[in-house]
Amino acid sequence: MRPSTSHWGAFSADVTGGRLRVVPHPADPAPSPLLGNLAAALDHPSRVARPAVRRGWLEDGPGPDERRGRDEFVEVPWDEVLDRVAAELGRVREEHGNQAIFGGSYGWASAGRFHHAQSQLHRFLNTIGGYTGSRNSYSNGTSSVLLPHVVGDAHAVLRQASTWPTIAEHTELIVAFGGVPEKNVFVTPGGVTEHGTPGHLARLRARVALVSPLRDDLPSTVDARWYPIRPATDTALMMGLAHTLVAEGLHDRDFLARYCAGYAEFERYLLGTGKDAHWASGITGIPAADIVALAREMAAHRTLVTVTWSLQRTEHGEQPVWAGITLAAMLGQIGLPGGGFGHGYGSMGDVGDTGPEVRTPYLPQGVNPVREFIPVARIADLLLHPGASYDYDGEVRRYPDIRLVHWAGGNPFHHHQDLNRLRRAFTRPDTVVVHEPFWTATARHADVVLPVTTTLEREDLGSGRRDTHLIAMHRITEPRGESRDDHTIFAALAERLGVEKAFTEGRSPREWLEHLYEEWRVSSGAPPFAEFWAAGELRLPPGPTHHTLLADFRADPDVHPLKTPSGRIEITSAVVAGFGYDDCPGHPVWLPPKETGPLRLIANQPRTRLHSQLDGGAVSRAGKVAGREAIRLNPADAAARGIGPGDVVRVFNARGACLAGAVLDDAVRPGVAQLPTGAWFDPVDDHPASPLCAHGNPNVLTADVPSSRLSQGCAGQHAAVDVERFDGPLPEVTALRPPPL
Ligand SMILES: Nc1nc2c(c(=O)[nH]1)N[C@H]1C(S)=C(S)[C@@H](COP(=O)(O)OP(=O)(O)OC[C@H]3O[C@@H](n4cnc5c(=O)[nH]c(N)nc54)[C@H](O)[C@@H]3O)O[C@H]1N2
Ligand SMILES: Nc1nc2c(c(=O)[nH]1)N[C@H]1C(S)=C(S)[C@@H](COP(=O)(O)OP(=O)(O)OC[C@H]3O[C@@H](n4cnc5c(=O)[nH]c(N)nc54)[C@H](O)[C@@H]3O)O[C@H]1N2
Ligand SMILES: [Mo]
Repeated sequence: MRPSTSHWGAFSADVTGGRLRVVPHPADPAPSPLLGNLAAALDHPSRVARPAVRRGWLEDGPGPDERRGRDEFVEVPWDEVLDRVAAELGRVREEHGNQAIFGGSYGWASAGRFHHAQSQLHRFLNTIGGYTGSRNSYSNGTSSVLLPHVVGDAHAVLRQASTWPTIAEHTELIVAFGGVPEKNVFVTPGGVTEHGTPGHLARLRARVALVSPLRDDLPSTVDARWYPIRPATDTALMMGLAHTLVAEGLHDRDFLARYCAGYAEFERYLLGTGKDAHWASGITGIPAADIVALAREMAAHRTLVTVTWSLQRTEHGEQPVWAGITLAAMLGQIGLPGGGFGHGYGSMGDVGDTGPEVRTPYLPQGVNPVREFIPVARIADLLLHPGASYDYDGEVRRYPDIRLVHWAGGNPFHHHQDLNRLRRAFTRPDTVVVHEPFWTATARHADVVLPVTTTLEREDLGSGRRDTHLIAMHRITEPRGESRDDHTIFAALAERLGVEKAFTEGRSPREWLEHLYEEWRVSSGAPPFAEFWAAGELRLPPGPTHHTLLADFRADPDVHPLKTPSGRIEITSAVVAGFGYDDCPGHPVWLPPKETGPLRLIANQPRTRLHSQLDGGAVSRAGKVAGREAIRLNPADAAARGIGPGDVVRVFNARGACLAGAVLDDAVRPGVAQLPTGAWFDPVDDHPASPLCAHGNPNVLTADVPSSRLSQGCAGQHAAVDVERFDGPLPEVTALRPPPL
């Protein structure tokens, strides 16, 4: 068997009798269940076998087209399709300039650092004069804009918080907003060899206050009390806790004076507007006595306040993060081992992990001469409203006019909100080129679909953040159909555009691996490439067991100031206040969500797959109900609607609707429904109930609104919806079959 890795873990594999066998890495104490999806990567009917071009584009040429996403595809030989794409790239550059090419191309693609699809695309576009890019992530794009204003550097919070061993030793109480959902911790971008977090969770001795609409956002083995909060009201709970601390004189005045800026202004707001436990109770649904008791307990113990990334992936998503830091500052424990604030425990496998901090080999992308970019979640606005202006982190920016969209390694029809609106946005460009191994909804909304290998069909180097190993990813099997790796596709386009040498530097993919490894090895003291490749892996030197940035700050904030204007934790930021945004003022405030509805939908990460990847895999399929994505409802909400377990339901609001299979579960708070992301978007256009997604993609329901004018972050975690039993003619799920060719 040969070594490889994935975003959810390292493994070895072979193909015998046409079937993929997968064995987890022997050093992995907790292999991910998602390994069970991998077999579907090989010969699933949804693989793209040959290059395909949309008929309307082929016959009528480039241009905005309402048929995009509804038209037929025609298979075209590689040489012809590459000639056409190269010619179109040339035309757009000449007639409109390079900023008319959108190469933001957000997405996780697959593990493997050389064939990293987005890096390959960016390197290619840079060699032909650049592209309009994207900034930040769907993951924590709200925090990554806010945190520099509050703590000077997003890394101070995201990478420098207490490690799990420190928490095990020192923390007495974890107040976990969003919980610490175990389902998420198997994943780290780039791969992970030793999954440490499940073990850390099993050994946790601290008591946990689980603040979440879902009881299973924490493993059942942990000593916990569930605070079943109404979604999107965490900031109100934090205010109620903060108010109690002040009212009872439990806040650490010395810490606030020495290490923080602008506390007084926040306190005036808190007290002046009466944000006490009673007030918070009315908004959150948590009894006032519980809020008061929790505040006292927090002040009496070594307490870690944690906030999952999901909380900032909402409207006003800055507020629970800023208010959480403020609450931790009032407890005076920031910089103490196991105390203070943490962000993303249970969101990603590397948060709190103690793995190496080595930067492993990566492909240089070159320099982008084009200065245009968008905050990543503004993709539909970009395509729909060229020239329109918008706010972003103190700037007023304008959307460029995009003529060509080139996407490699992501699935916007998975990750973006209000997919019916995104469909309209995708009719606007002249040309959409998509590189994909699979017929995803994004591929189906393209003009040109180029079939790509999966990691199992090529060689690469694999290692994630804080991974203990660098994996020599061997080829497990031959490429399926006529698929090629992204690098080879871009090399062929580069040749047609006269820049092949600049793009490939004369190296084959295998020569690139060797080159990147050898350059990296010089500073890392690792063995030569041939030795590494034959061994199949390299163990990386251990990382620090604890972080020092905040401890140093605590030791002396004048010698080790934060990188904020004041050098302190900015509970009030004059800079943010100066931007004058009503949806993100200068200190944490309570802002209710704009949209309300009978049920609040939580559209969180799926337990059964990574995003939309391998939705046809065995683990993902086993989670479906009546062939659709499972929606969890509280039994009382289901009974009120005449919904029984296993029923097909219609989930709907003014933006759209989808079908899903009902699961009744009292782990879901009343008034809440949970439908994870990732069922492949399956629009049914000719149904009495259209627009309808037959398969259960929650992004037909989410609003395409930013978290705020400050960050323009993704707000897709929630949607206001209602649910009814679906008794109409049941449309088939067709998304996992290839389109007719
Ligand atoms: N409603 C709602 N929406 C959300 C979220 C939410 O909480 N709620 N979460 C958001 C978050 S945090 C994220 S990160 C995004 C994730 O969104 P994406 O990262 O876009 O989702 P993936 O399904 O991982 O898409 C990766 C695609 O790359 C393809 N691929 C794999 N390997 C290769 C390769 O080698 N080359 C090429 N060219 N393609 C390849 C896969 O087949 C897949 O289609 O979703 C976001 N969307
Ligand atoms: N299995 C699996 N693991 C993954 C991924 C995947 O697709 N599949 N994706 C990975 C990626 S790219 C990312 S960015 C991370 C994302 O990490 P997160 O964004 O933290 O993950 P989610 O599962 O979306 O949300 C975590 C929990 O927050 C709770 N929650 C939602 N809204 C609220 C609220 O208003 N208040 C409170 N208190 N709780 C709320 C939900 O119950 C949910 O289960 O996960 C990573 N891990
Ligand atoms: Mo993410």
